[in-house]
Amino acid sequence: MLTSQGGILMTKYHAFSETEAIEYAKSIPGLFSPHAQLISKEIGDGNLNLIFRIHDETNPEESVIFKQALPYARVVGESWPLTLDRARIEREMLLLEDELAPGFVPKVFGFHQELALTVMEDLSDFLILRKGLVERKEYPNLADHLGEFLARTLFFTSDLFLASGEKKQRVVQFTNPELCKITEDLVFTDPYYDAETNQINPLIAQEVTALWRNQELKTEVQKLKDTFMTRAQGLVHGDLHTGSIMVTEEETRIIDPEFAFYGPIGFDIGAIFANLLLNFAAQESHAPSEEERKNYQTYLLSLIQQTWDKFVAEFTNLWKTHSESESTFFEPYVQDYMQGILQDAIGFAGCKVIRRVVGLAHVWDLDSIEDLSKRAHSERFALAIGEKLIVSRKDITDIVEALLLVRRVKAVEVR
Ligand code: SR1
Ligand code: MG
Repeated sequence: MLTSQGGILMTKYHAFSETEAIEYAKSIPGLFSPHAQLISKEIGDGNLNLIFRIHDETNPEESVIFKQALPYARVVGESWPLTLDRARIEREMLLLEDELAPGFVPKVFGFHQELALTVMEDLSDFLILRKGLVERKEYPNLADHLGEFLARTLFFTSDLFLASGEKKQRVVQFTNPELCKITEDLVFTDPYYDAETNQINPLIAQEVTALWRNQELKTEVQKLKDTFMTRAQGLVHGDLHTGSIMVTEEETRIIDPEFAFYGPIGFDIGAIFANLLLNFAAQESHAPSEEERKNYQTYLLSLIQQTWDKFVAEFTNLWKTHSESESTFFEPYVQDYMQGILQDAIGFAGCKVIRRVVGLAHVWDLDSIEDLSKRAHSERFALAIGEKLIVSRKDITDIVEALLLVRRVKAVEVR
């Protein structure tokens, strides 16, 4: 908890202005030098919160981030009230992730419960992965980092590692009903009917109507929604898209775990797959030449494969190391467990691809394609990938088969 020397203005909840963020920074002993010339800028471009970057003009290296939850969803406005408890969940999750997978999350310097405000490390030297992918940049360590982060955070919070009572306490600590409801609606429900909040490129109206009529697809999506709502398998980040990953050439940080809750382990993995596939589809329009497109799309699929392979190697190694007897770690069960995670991940990936084309919150990969008919081309391709992954997931036993499926959709859809 932060100890500030501010008065009532600094303790009662209200959304900060840039100037108030400076006043507050000055009131925290030791955060900046007493001679610092502080500059504050609100840089949030996400859907929910305020993000202030505060730096010392006389020493630009000295900087911090203030993240403050708003009592409503920023993307919609005050008509969509939202719990401030998400700031607590995010802070507690960041601290836990830093313990379980050190070095992969921003450092938390302090927290003010009443203000729903977290003071954390400034990652200005990092780039949001989504932006890097749109520019077709490559990151040599990314897949290994993601695989390791996923394996450590998900294994150490699961029943495979925690004592039964401890796990259930964690479930209580990370019960996050309002943010889960957003996912239940925006990922698993609204894209499958003519919901008011959907945002649909008019040029793909025909494909979207076909999706709304597709009973087989909708049945599988509802099964995945049920898994999302009922399977408390591991403590998931809950919104692990490529806007929640920051990168340099060498390093990786995972940010924004405010959607954290106990859910199916495949949910986070599927989110990463989905966002790489959304970029895959967007490259149909972004890449300046056939060769660049081919190379980068191959790179994206290799990222999916390497992330999965690293996840499996780490997760099963942790499981083996920490298992007490052969009654919990033995080959056929391990295989079955890992295949279950893979099939869930593939299904969730499909849902997360479709929601970014049809639902309320889109992704920059597709929305940055200005020409609506080119965007429609990539969106149709994304929808076809999403549908295929969802309905075929139970037939997939290996990540390579999933990637072949994507290749096959490309061969049919993109001519
Ligand atoms: C109203 S919030 C919309 C989306 O933004 C978040 O990042 C989540 O993905 C959520 O579904
Ligand atoms: Mg977020």
